[in-house]
Amino acid sequence: TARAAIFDLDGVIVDTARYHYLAWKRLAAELGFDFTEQDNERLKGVSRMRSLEILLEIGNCERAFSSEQKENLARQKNEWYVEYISRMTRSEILPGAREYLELLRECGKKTALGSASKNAPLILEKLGIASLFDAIIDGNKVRAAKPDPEVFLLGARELDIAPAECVVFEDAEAGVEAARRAGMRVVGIGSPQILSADLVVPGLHVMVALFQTELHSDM
Ligand code: B16
Ligand code: MG
Repeated sequence: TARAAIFDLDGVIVDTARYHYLAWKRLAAELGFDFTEQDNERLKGVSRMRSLEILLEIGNCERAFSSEQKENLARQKNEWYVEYISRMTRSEILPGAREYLELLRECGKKTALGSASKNAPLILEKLGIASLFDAIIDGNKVRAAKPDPEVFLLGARELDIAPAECVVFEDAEAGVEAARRAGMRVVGIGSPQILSADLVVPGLHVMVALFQTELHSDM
């Protein structure tokens, strides 16, 4: 059974996708095109600059900006995003997330965060859960974006646990692939139609419910 659990942040611990969406939509509006919730699905788990490229593709204007202008557009989006998440409260932690982290720690498992977001520290502070992680790996520490396994391998290294003894919780296909490439087991958060994980559950509240069952001890 696994000795450590590594958690993605957006979509697993908290639903920040909504705030990313609002900020990207605002940027698209300024550039003169619409950006839908369906378009936003393509940005989940993807890095900030890659997200911008996809957004500009959707607006058919990927060639209209220099790389310096793109940096500015990404900075503007992030300012709006930070404005939204600064107003977040503890009530926005997803059902079961806190309980599950606490259960794992009580039975001696190590926990880490493995997120692509550079804003992870602010989000953890707003939710009041930074102390529930033994290691925090975020967009400030990694160079290669998911599906590169770097973020999860760094997590295992900081926890001093072999990758094969880690289980990753991820909501994005790029993250599921990153976990596999790291040689870790992976639990998908979302729909089995979209995610090719070893086990897929709708949310961490289900992991809390499964906690003392055989399915959980096999993990
Ligand atoms: P930031 P995760 C990812 O977080 C988000 O899913 C993705 O939509 C976002 O673009 C990326 O973080 C970078 O975030 O702009 O805040 O640095 O799912 O890996 O926790
Ligand atoms: Mg995610």
